[in-house]
Amino acid sequence: MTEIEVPESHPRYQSLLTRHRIEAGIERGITSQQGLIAEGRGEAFDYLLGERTIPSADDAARAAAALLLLAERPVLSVNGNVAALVPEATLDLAVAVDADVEVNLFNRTDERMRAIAAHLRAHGADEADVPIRGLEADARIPGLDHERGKVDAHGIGAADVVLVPLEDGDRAEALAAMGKSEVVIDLNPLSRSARSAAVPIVDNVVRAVPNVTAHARELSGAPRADLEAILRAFDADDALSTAEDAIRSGELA
Ligand code: PTJ
Repeated sequence: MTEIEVPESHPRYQSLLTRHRIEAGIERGITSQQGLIAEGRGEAFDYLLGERTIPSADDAARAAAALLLLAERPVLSVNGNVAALVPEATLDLAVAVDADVEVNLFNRTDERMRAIAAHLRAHGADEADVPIRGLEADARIPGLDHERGKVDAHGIGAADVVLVPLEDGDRAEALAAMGKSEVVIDLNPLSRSARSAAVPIVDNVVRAVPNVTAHARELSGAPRADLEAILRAFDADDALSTAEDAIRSGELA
């Protein structure tokens, strides 16, 4: 038995573990109630994908690693679902690509901002030397209302590449309009967030974040020209339509 009272051999183990983490996130004041709805929607897409990383999502994860390694100021955005599901994996990725982490919420409250920052610290942010931003909120994303548009001037405000897992479509589009290159992780290939990304990864965040880290570790030290070639070879529209086909015609095991 591990984090939940279900053996790892249980066929629904990963899905039950993910649900449990979201529930625990709500109890700790990290995840919003809407996070439950987002989780349910994500689970449905993941079920149809066969709860696996399809080859086009793996290619996208590699392109994302290349983009993050090429970035001057990469930032990983963390919301209530991401903090509950992948706190350590997010910090590992931040170390692998030398990025800051910014807490950035759709339903922003000071309590939840502080709880998430503390949760990331409890998972080793300080020891890993990863700055946790978001609490200063001294810059704005143009075109969004007051609370939803708040970002840190030295974090997302100054970033050239932003990783936004499970982002709401409005904000993903507004960040793209600011000229940020976005990596979006979203199980819905039709979502506006996935469609506004330079690199959309149609995969569960619990698989995608560690996978981008693995690619980044393998690519670290590669010449810039090689990273640029990986990015040039990646086609976002193709990745989205391949994922949509996999979901529509899914052959479930
Ligand atoms: O913590 P906050 O306040 O920032 O709120 C976060 C949520 C996720 C609640 C908020 O951004 C929201 O309401 O998002 P949406 O509009 O429901 O979109 C969430 C998207 O993420 C949907 O397309 C889901 O299919 C997808 N999704 C859900 N769980 C996962 C996922 N994608 C990847 N991995 C998941 N585990």
